[in-house]
Parts: sequence; C-alpha cells; structure tokens
Amino acid sequence: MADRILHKGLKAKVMSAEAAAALIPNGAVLGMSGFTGAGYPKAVPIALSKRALEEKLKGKPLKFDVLTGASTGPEQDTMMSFVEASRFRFPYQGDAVTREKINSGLIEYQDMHLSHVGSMVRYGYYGKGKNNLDFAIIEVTKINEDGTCVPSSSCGANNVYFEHADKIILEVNSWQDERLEGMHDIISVPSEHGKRVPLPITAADDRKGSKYWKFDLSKVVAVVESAYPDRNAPFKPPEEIHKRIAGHILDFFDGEVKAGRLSKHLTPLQSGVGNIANAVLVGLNDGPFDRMISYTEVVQDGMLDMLDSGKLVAASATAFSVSPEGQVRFNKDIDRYRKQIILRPQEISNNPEIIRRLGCIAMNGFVEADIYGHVNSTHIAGKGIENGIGGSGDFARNSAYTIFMSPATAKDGKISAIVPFASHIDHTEHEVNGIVTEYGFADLRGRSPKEKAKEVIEKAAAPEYRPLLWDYFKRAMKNPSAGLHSPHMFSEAFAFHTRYLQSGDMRPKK
Ligand code: 0RQ
Repeated sequence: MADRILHKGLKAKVMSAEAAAALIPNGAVLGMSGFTGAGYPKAVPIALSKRALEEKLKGKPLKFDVLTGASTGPEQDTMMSFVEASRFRFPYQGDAVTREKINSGLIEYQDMHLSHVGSMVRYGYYGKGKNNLDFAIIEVTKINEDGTCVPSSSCGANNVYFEHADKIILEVNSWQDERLEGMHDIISVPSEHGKRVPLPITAADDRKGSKYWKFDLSKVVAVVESAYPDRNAPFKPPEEIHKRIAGHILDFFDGEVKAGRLSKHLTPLQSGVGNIANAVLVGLNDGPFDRMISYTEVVQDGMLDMLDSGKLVAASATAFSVSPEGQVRFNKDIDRYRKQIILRPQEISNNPEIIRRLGCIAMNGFVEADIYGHVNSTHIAGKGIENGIGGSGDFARNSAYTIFMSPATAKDGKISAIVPFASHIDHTEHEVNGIVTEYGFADLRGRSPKEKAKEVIEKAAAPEYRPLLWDYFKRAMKNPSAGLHSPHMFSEAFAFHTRYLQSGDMRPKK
C-alpha cells in the first residue's frame, strides 16, 4: 500500500494494529472516526478489543471512553462493547450488543444532538489531556505527500478529534476507493462562543472548504494499514406498510405544492435512516416531484436511485449508509457521484443555521408519539435506549417541515406507537408538524394541543387503539384537575405502558 502513504515522515510511523493499540493506556479518552457503518477505524479497535479481553481474563479489565461521529460498525461498537472495553459511549449508537450493555448498566452512554458534539469536545467536557482527548483514531483513504489526508466514507466529528487529541493514530484503509478524493468539503466551525461568523453555505450543494483533513502531523504516533470493508446493513425492499406511510407523505407534499407553499422541487430533503425512510425515497423517485436536492446526514440507497434517475440533483451529507449492493453501484459510477455528493463534517451537515436557512424537510422515524404531538424517538417504555437521537433533533428543531413516521403498532399490535403521554420526549409539540403512520398523516400545524389530539387519534393511531385513546382524552377533558390546555390525568397517563410491562400488551384484557 506504499502509494497510499506518500508522506515520508508518516510512512516511517507505519506499524501493526497491535503495536498501535499497545500505545493506548488504560482509561484513555478516544475520539474515533465513523458515522453509521462508514469510515470507522477497524484494525485498531479489533486489536484493542483483543488486548482488553486478554487483560480482562487476567483480572485487569481495560476501560476506555469512546467518542465517535455516530454509530459505527461491528469491529468497533460490537467488539469493544462485547469485551466491555467501553466505559463511556458518546454521542450515538445503533448496535444491539452496545444497547444491551448500556441498558444493563455496564456502559455509560450520553445521547447527544450530533451538531453539538464538536462544541462539547472543544469546551473540554471529555478528557483531561493537554488538548482534552488522549487519542484520535481516524480512518483515512490516503495520506498525501504534504501530510494532508483524503477523508474516508464519513466525515463525522474527525476535524474536532484531530484538533483536540494529544496523539493521533491514522488507519489508512485500501478498501476505500481512492477516487473518493474531491468528494469532501471540510469547514471547521470557529471554536469560541460569541465569536462565530456566518457559515458560507447558502445552497445544499455549495462547496466552500478543503478536500482534505489538515492537522498537526507532530501528534501522529502510528499509521496502521487496513483493508476491512465498511459494513452497512442491507436494505429490504419496501414493505406494504412502509409504502403506505410513504404514500401519505407524498400526498402531503402534493397538497403543499397545490397550496403554493412548496415548488415541485420541494426544499432540501433530510431523511433519517431505516427502511421507512428508504421507502419514502423510493416513493419520491417514482412521484411527480423533480430536480430535488438533499441536505441530510447519510446518503442511502434510495438517494443513489434518485441521483441515477435525475430526480435528485445533489446530496449533501456527512456519511454513506449504503448497502453492500449500493456500495458496488457507487464504486462503479464514482466519478459521476463525486460531482453529485458532498460529504461534510457533522457540525456542518447538521448545522442549525444552515438547516434553517435552507428550509429543509426533515423526515425521521419515531418509537412513540403522544396525542399532543410530543415524540419519543429513542427510549423503549421510557427507560432503555433503542438507538439514540442522532441528528433527528438538529433537523427537527430547525427545518421548515418536521415529519415523524412509524408503523402505528409494534410487536404484532401489542404496542401502540400513539400513546396518551410519551414515556420520553426528544421532540416536542413545538417543532413537530406531522405524525405519519400507515393510517394517515396527522397535520399538527396551526392547531392547539386539544385540536392536535383529535387529529393524531383519528389520522395516525391504529383503529384498535382509537377507542382507548378517545376514552383517555375525553375523560381528561372532563376531569377538573386535568387542565384544559393539554389535559392529562397523571394517575393514568402511562396506563398503556404499565399494562404492557405487566401483561405484555397495551390493550386491556377482554
Ligand atoms: O424492534 O428490532 O426487536 O424488531 O423498535 O423499530 O419499526 O424496525 O423502526 O428501524 O425505523 O427504527 C425510531 C428506532 C425506528 C429509528 C427508530 C421496536 C420495533 C423494533 C425498531 P425489533 P422499527 P426503525 C438519522 C436520524 C432516532 C435517530 C434518528 C431511530 C425496533 O428511526 O433510531 O432519527 N431514530 N436519526 O419493534 C417498543 C415501541 C416501539 C418498539 C418500535 N413503541 N415500543 N418497541 N419498537 N416502536 C440517523 C443518524 O443520526 C445516524
């Protein structure tokens, strides 16, 4: 791989992953690359996990604080969690093993808006090193002669980790296509509150930064070569239920175009991860809108389809989250995609200033929503974490349109996604414009909480849960202590959840 490490001084620092992992002391705070299953270091976390396991068996467990862009992949999240080498995890996760360890109290997890990560690291909330973090472990595609690096398949928070780590380990991954060079647009937000200037992005496809990572080369202590592939989950073709949800969203856009509030190009699209989001993209590709653009955080398979058909002119994100098949397509046509796709640091891709300026349309999944329009997108029964808030809050709070979508029930109908009171609230009624299920689109704009409740119950709730929700709402309206703005009876606001925990079904026994 000599031609991927062109800087002579850094070439002299090439070593095995095991040797690099051995440099990291127990208790270190690590800033790692990675956003979804893309662009995360693989060889060093594997070596670190093996070392942690060996030490654990000797009765001397190793523990690290692990900061990334968002979720990563099995070589990092799953392995490090499995051997319990992560003491603390920040700012997002979507991994089953990590989830289990967090929910059983073995890993401390801080769930954070992804646009806030950079600022929190800069202001020293993590680590006690000279520069805050102890190590940055960053995957790159190539090291140029001058020491700048071609980024890999995600940007995430790498700019901040490069800047705020005492030592840097670079993982140069030959699996990443060298033709990624030129796809990235790296702008770093000035650090101090009160001294920031307007960001220069005024259109979703603006490029105003550098193509390369630039950092203090004297901090590099190791360069590791790897060839592990990114790992993103394959997408299933949209199921009937997902198509129905997508259909309601498309009908809503159609109404907005007819009302003159949107043009047929819509406004920049943000789309969350998962099969429903992908089904919406499939629907948009087949629908009447054209020359759309996206300002989002992950490029998924559905976006490649839209770029191929010309329905989407460009996509701005911080990472790829394409399936293995999508990756093959991407590499085949990379020279075209490089002109259409821009990868940015997450504090730019998710930046509230830019999202508000562009008037984005935010579409994200939810776990549960309540009758007044508050949304829980992270917690199961208010206690355990599912994934994390990710960038959904950055986009939900600042977009022109904020839409949340989910099937109306989970676990074979035993759980209603629409409940009297959400057991955890990530997105409030003050920013949520629409709640969509396979049954319909509850349009919350211009409505008071009581008016929202009627819309949510009638349009979005599953028919078998509507009588239960009406019963709660109507009795709360008559209850003198429930109030008449957002009527709630605290003694039974969580009755759906309590019933589920007791009997395994939110519906009362007949
Ligand atoms: O459980 O895996 O055991 O089958 O939750 O639910 O229906 O498969 O939906 O994969 O689209 O995820 C909100 C989690 C939805 C996602 C969430 C159970 C259900 C299933 C998953 P199983 P589905 P999805 C960009 C933006 C926050 C982050 C975000 C998410 C599992 O959209 O992570 O938007 N959002 N980021 O059975 C109990 C309920 C349930 C429930 C569903 N009410 N109670 N279990 N489930 N509803 C991404 C980034 O920032 C990187």
